Amino acid sequence: MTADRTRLDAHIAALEVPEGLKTVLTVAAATCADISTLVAGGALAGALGASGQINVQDEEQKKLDVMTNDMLTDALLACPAVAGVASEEMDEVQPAPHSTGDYLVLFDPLDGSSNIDINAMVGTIVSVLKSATPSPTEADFMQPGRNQVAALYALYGPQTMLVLTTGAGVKGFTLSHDGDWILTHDAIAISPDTKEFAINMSNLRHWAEPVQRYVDGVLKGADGPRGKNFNMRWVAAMVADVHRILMRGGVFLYPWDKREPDKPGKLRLMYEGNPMAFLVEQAGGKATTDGVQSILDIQPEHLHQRIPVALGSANEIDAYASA
Ligand code: FBP
Ligand code: AFP
Repeated sequence: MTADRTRLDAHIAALEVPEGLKTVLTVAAATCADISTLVAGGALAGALGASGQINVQDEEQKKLDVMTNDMLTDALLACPAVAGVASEEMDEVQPAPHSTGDYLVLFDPLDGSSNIDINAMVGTIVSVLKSATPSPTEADFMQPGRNQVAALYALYGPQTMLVLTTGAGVKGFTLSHDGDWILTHDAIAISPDTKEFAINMSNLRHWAEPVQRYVDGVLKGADGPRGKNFNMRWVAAMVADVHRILMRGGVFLYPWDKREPDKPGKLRLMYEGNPMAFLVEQAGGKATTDGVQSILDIQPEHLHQRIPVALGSANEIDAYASA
């Protein structure tokens, strides 16, 4: 590795943030590197297939969901700076035993579970909040996303990448063969305009009217109200869809739909919405529930709360809002 390349540890060391947060980020990044090795091993690592367990979301857990959840939980609870963790895969928050830590870490250990067994992209999403107490309960985690002090995701794709914000822009690091995270994407910015959208079109008949109107306008292309042709992309892993938007613009939509009218949406506020919204806003995009309400301003009511999501290129999110 050449000396002029910036490594993640040097980047973290230079950040103007408390030492405890630096430790949390270092542990999270090291665990994501370990998860990358496990994911890459696939069947050879005994990591494919179902675990036989059901999680708190009433979803069947894959083996990798369970393994990666254990890896992050164990690593973070052993970190002295961590007061407690919460995960999409665990019913309740886990306070760190005998902690003196200042930070709460929330994560989706393996986003895009349906991609695991087909060797397609998956990711890990991490959100970091300050803790008011070294012995946190669930109530201490109920902070709006605006309070996040860091958010990151790791994308396990053709390259493994880690994309990080601590509230001063967004940087991307690529995992080298030596196991180092190397800065490869400085100052990531989302273009305000786009001709790409990501939505699960199979749900069209279930959406509310304004969402149907927006998508109908987009599908009409250059001859329709939007006056331009669009392309559609859907990876079935939010990390990968959001990563594409951070790299080349676009919008990602997961709206409320009437299959489950009592649930505001499919995606989880604490493990998906908030960290992705922090990254997207820091990259100059918009991250909303409906095109207007910022996800980061939602006061959480419970740990596994779900929300509708509309995020990405700012002007396109405005078009979504006014459809
Ligand atoms: P590239 O060779 O340019 O990557 O094209 C890939 C591809 O030919 C197919 O693998 C894929 O199914 C299709 O393009 C996707 O095209 P679309 O833009 O219509 O989604
Ligand atoms: P899991 O990791 O729990 O499988 O969920 C992934 C996800 O919540 C999100 O990352 C995707 O964007 C979305 O599900 C895909 O959902 P569809 O089943 O509608 O494609």
